[in-house]
Parts: sequence; C-alpha cells; structure tokens
Amino acid sequence: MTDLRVGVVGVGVMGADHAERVVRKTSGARLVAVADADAGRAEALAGRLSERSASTARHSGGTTHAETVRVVEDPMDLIAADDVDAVILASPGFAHAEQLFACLEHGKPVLCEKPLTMDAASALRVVEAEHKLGRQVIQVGFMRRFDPEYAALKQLLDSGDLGRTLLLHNVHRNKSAPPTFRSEMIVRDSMVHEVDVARWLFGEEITRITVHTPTPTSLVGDGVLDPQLAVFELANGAMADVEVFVNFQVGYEVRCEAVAERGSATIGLGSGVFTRAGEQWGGTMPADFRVRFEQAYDIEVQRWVDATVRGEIDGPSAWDGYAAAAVCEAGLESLSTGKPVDVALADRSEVLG
Ligand code: ISE
Repeated sequence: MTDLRVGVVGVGVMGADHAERVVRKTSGARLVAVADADAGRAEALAGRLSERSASTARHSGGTTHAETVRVVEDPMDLIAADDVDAVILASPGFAHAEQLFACLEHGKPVLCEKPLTMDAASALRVVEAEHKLGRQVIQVGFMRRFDPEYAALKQLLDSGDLGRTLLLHNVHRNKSAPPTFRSEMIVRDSMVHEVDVARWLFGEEITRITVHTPTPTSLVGDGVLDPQLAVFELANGAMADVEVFVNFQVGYEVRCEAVAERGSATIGLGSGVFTRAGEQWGGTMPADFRVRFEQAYDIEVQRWVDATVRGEIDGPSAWDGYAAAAVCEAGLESLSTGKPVDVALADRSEVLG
C-alpha cells in the first residue's frame, strides 16, 4: 500500500504543525509539497522536513522513496499537482473558499482548518458544490471532537446515563493574542470551537446567539472586546454559554461542563502531576493550544488519512463548517448590537437531499 501523498497549503503556526505531524507522527501518509505566501518560510520548512522524513524512513526501515518535500509557489498548482493525493488547508480563512473550490474541481480530499470560509453564503456554496460532486471530500478542522476528554464526554452524554443534557458551560482562554486579533476574530476564530462543540454534543442546530461584552481587560489594545460572553440557544431548547478570553495572561485553558437531568460532567480541569510542596499546591497549565490539543490533532490527522484512503471523511463535514459559519455570522451581528440574533440556516434536507 503506497502512502497517501499530502500537500499542505499555508505553513504558518497551524500548517507547519500539521506538516510536521504528517512527517513525524502519521502512518500511511507522507508530505510531498508545501505552499505559502512567504516563500522563505516554506523553503525553510521544506528543507527541515525533507531531512526529517528521510531520517524517519531510514529509522523505521520504511520503503526508500523520495523524501524531498518541495515548495510550490501557487497553492492552486499544489492542489492540482498529480503527485498530491490530498490537501491540508491551513491558509488564512479568507483564502479557503477559492482553494476549496479548486480541491473540489480536482477531486482532492481536503482537511480544511476552521473556519470553512469567512461567511455563511460562501460556505453554503462550498456545501452545494461538494454535494454536486456526489461524494464527501471536505473535512473541517474542528479538532476538539478528537480530544479524548471531549470524546469521553460525548460518549457519556450519548449513553443517556445522566438523562437529557440541559446546559453546557464553556470556558475558552488563551494566554495572549496578537494585536491583530480583533474582536471579530474572537468570535470567528476562537468561539467557533464552542459553536461546533455545542452542535456536536447536543446533536442539534444552534438557532440563536447572544454575544455580551463586559468591560474589556485593560491589558489589550484599544477597542478589542476581550473577554466575550456568549449564549447559544439550541433547536431542542437547550442552552450553552461560553466565556472566550484570549488575553487571559495565565495560560491556555479550555473547560466544558455538561449539566444534565441526573448529574453533570466536567472536562478540562487539567491533567499531569498535581503537587503539594512548600506550602504550595497546583499543577502546570499549557501556554498554547497546540500543547493542550496535541493528541486531538494527532488523532484527527491520522483518522483523516485513514478515512481518505477509504474514500471517506471521518469528522466534521462541510455542512458542519457551514452551520458554524452561519452561527458566527449571527454572532458578529450580536457582537455589534448586544442583542440576541437568530441564526439564518438553510434547510439541510433541501440542500443535501
Ligand atoms: C486558534 O486558531 C485555535 O484554533 C485555538 O484552538 C483557539 O483556542 C485559539 O483561540 C485560536 O486562535
């Protein structure tokens, strides 16, 4: 069985992490090409990973095949390349729509980092185009579904042992964010994870969102509304709330408590060693989401490769990406008004039959 030949578009923080993951940790796949607007960054990564993949092949006694990772200047050329079987899109969200249509045109399975696209209308066009293709080739990078803690929580709630789930309480804190990380990105790039988590855990669509903005922390630049407090209303009458605070200063912290009819369950309380010494007690907190969710990303990419080889997807679909985009679009309106905003969502059965 030959390895799935993967190309990565966008080798910033997330794309470089995925490229390294394909080379170092993912079986049944190999990295053949990368593309990025910053050619120097792409060249440096390709050089480093070419050496890494060659040594990995030698070390693992892998088949001796060309280990060179090449740089392709134009992402469209990478997507079209005959030696690229599947694509990981980790480019900026504004580039996703065009690149996704190119993947569909060339029939290339694609793992697209969130957001699917920048707005609901373009996301719906992607869903419709994939539906016309006649098979699912788009998987969206909502990696929390692959986190062992979230997966265990989903299994517990689906078991019915706690009865019907009534509420979700979510906390999503980043240690810090760059000045370019504006209020809208807190909704579209961060809160979007809780949008998918709520849809996935409840198995319901979000029908209304309200985004509240308390007095911002004084530790960020003018005008950034951070933290934000949002309430999601689900189609079955359940509710979810989330605090998103991207300049928390302390570390990276993501918690979720599900409250059901006969009990509650909480994840994200921290793992690792809990020490008591010298009149002190506590543990450590990761600084970055790639540390907290490293295992989730590893499982996500491995299962995506395995599913792609089977001609399937194994995780959030293009519809999930569209639904999240529609909720975030309503969230942005609520961010500006402070009022509840109904989510305008197409009828799934009409779009997908
Ligand atoms: C980042 O893009 C992620 O996806 C992280 O999971 C999230 O915590 C962070 O706020 C985003 O910027």
